[in-house]
This record gives sequence, structure tokens and C-alpha cells, in this order.
Amino acid sequence: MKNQKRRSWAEPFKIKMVEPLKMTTKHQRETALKEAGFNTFLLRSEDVYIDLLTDSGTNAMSENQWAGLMLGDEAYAGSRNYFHLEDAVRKYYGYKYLVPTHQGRGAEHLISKIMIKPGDFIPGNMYFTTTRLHQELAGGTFVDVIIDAAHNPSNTNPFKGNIDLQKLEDLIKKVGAKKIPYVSIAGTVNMAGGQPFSMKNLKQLRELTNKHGIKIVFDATRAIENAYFIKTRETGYQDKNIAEILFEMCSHTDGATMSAKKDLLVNIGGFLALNDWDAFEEARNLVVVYEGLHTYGGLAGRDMEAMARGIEEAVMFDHIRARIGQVEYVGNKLLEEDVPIVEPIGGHAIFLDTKRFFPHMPQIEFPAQTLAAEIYLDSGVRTMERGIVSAGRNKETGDHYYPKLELVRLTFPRRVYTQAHCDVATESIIDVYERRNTIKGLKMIYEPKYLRFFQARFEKL
Ligand code: P71
Repeated sequence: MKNQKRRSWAEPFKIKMVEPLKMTTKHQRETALKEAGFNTFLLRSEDVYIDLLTDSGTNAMSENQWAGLMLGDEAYAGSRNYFHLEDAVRKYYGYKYLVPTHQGRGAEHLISKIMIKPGDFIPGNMYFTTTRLHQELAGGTFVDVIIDAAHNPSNTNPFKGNIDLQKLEDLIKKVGAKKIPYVSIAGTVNMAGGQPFSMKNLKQLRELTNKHGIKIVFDATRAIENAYFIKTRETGYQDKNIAEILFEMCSHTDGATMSAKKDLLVNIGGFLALNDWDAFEEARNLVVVYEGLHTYGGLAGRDMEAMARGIEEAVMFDHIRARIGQVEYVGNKLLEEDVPIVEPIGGHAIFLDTKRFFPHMPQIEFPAQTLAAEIYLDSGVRTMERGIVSAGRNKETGDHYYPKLELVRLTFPRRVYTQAHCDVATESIIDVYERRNTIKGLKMIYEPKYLRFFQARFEKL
């Protein structure tokens, strides 16, 4: 080792303010977990030591963003922060028109209402819960056209977020282009394990959709993370910077929905961005019904300022390398101990492959829900189920969807936790893995109608 010179990189920031964490005992965690019905969404954050539930809205803002909060222009109409945000979205994402929304699902609601007619089909690179629900509520049917590799956790294709163009062509043939208002494509596909699509695939998708007059709506929530993978994995992009790649990606699409709570380093916010004037006009009109006036969309002026400043920081290479580097650090440590995870390691999270973790447990005993509960009990680390509970039920048959992927997600808030926190979380998972054969599944005792994973309750079998 002596001759091997190791050169590490570290985060491009230092810590100025700290938030104390409560350390709990195993007995306290047992009580908390029972009260929460074995659902990590129902735990009190106070009872959590390291919170890897989500990277959504959990970011640490910079001093520049906090300073921006003080410059909030809280006028009801025409806030200057709206115009700053509009400039930033035009500069980095390249879309012409902006409608702010309180978060991503606000934008999904608007675009679904505007573009989907009952009986339509909306193909996408794997579903996301809120996106699909809004498509269904508008009368549409989501169709998964992601490549098959995405459903296989050990397939190491570097672009598992790609769309299978043949699947899309087959759908067009079957239902007709008129019934497909748009293709919904997401950056670093969340439910596939944070897997990116390639620029090549996006360009091919553009060609195919142009031929049929079908639009592309980009879920740009984690587009910047996708851009990082294009830079580091796709030939021809090594020398381009993240901002250039982001801009090019968006240029191949017609509009975007955005949950700024991820890439854009804020705690709340989102937007719908469009190039088409007519669609924009309708969105600007609808937003006043559901969110707020079209120059604030449910946000405070200060929130829009933090978002505008967040965009500038989010496209910095040093930032995104450290962000994804932290996820890779944990993933590689788990791989060294043979803990089954989705590969390649994704952008925002590590996904434990519960079908391989608990080969003895049938899917109807909720293996991912069980594992998330067990990890919390072991160390106070909170993770999230992304399996049969999240998948919900088929609205026609009423049966559970049985997704191929039964995963537990360890999601990393941006700029929040240190390498030592990462070590604690990793070691806990390795411990649980070592005693995996002694762990029993769960049964569901309460099931809400919509997005059931948020509030469902369970009991130990
Ligand atoms: C995540 C979230 C937040 C979440 C949402 C639903 C269930 C559990 C957790 C939100 C996303 C997302 C993508 C790709 C749209 C939204 C909705 N993700 N697209 O991963 O990942 O945005 O939460 O701001 O409404 O924990 P919103």
C-alpha cells in the first residue's frame, strides 16, 4: 500500500451551523416503530438518528441561499424573485415559459390536466408514484417502456434509465399516436435505482416522437444528476460541463416538471416549464385555481429566490461529484460485504435488493417494508420501502401490483451527512444482513386509498 499514493477528494464546503441529533436506545426505537405501524413514513423525525428516508426537501442550503431568503419580495403579484427564477430556468434549462408550483406534484397535476384526455396512454421510463397517479386521475393509462435491464437489479448497463424504443413503437402501433399526448421521461429513474438515460437514447426518442407528432415531457427533478452520468459515462461528453449537458438534454424535450426539492438544493419548491405558448397559457390559468397566482404558484418569494440561487450551485461539477461520490462510497462498502444492492450504483440513493436479501420471504409479506423497519430498529437509520407497498393496486382489478423490484432505498440528502454517518449506516445494514434468516415478514392492517405507502400500517407476522 505504501507505494500506492491515494489522493482523496472531499466536499466543496465546510459546516457553519449544526443541528443536534437525538440518540435513541433500542427500547425507545421498538416503541416508536410499533406506534408507527412498522411504517418509516409514520415515525417522528425526532426518533430518527440518520434520516435516509428521502433526498426530497432535505437538502442543506448554502449561505448564499440563506442570504437570498432575506431578499424575498413577498408581493402577491410580480415578485422580483419570480423574475430571477424565470431567468435562471431559461439560462440553465432553456425553456421559454415558467409556472412555479409548490413542489413537483403540483406541476404534474397541471401538465396531466392540460395534456391528457380520458382514454389516453402515457409511456414513460418506469413509473413514479405521484406522476402516474396524476396521469391516472386525468383519465390516462401509464405504460412502462423502460428497457428490460432496468427491472433486473444486477444488470450493470450504465444507462438503465433508457427508453426501449421498440416498446414505444409497438405501443404507437397498437393504440395510435393520437392517443399518446406525450412521452414522460425522467432523469436518473428513481424507482429503477437512480439510473440515468443516455443523450443518445433521448435523441433517438426525439426523432421517433417527432415522426408521430408526440411531445416529450421531461421529469427534470434529478436531471442534473443524470447530466453527471452522461458526462462520466457517455462518449463525447467528457469535455462538456454539467450546465451544457443539462441544456442539451432539455433542448430535446418540449417541457419539464420539476421537484426542486432534489437537484435544486432547496427545502420546498417546483415548477412547470414549457416551450409551447398555448399550453403555457392554460397552465398559467390553471395554476391560480390549484396553487396560487402564476408568479408564485404556492411559494413564498424567498423560496423562489433560494431556488434560483440553488440552480447555479447545483450545476457546479465539484458539488455534483461530491454528491454522487458520497452515494458511491456507501454503495461500494456494501458491495465489499456482498450485501445485494441495485447496480450500477445510482445517483441519489443506494437500493437494497430485498428479493436477494430475504430470499425466503414471499412478496406478500412485504420484504422491503420489513427490512426498512429492521434497519431502523437496529440503528435509528430511517430508509424507505420501494416495492409492493409503493406500487399500490391495479385500479381495474383491485389486485396488488407485484413489481419486479422490491427495494429499500437509502436516500442521501445533499450536503447534510458526513462520511462517519455513512459508516454508521453501512455497518448497521451489514449487521442486519448477517442475521437476515431470523427476520420475519409483516402483514398490512390498514391501507389508505391513495399512495398507500405513506400511511399504511403493519404488524409483525
Ligand atoms: C422521493 C420523492 C418524494 C416522494 C414522493 C412520493 C413518495 C415518496 C417520496 C418525488 C418525485 C420524484 C420524481 C422523479 C416527481 C416527484 C414528486 N420524490 N418525480 O424520491 O422523485 O415531487 O415530492 O416535490 O411533489 O422521495 P414532489
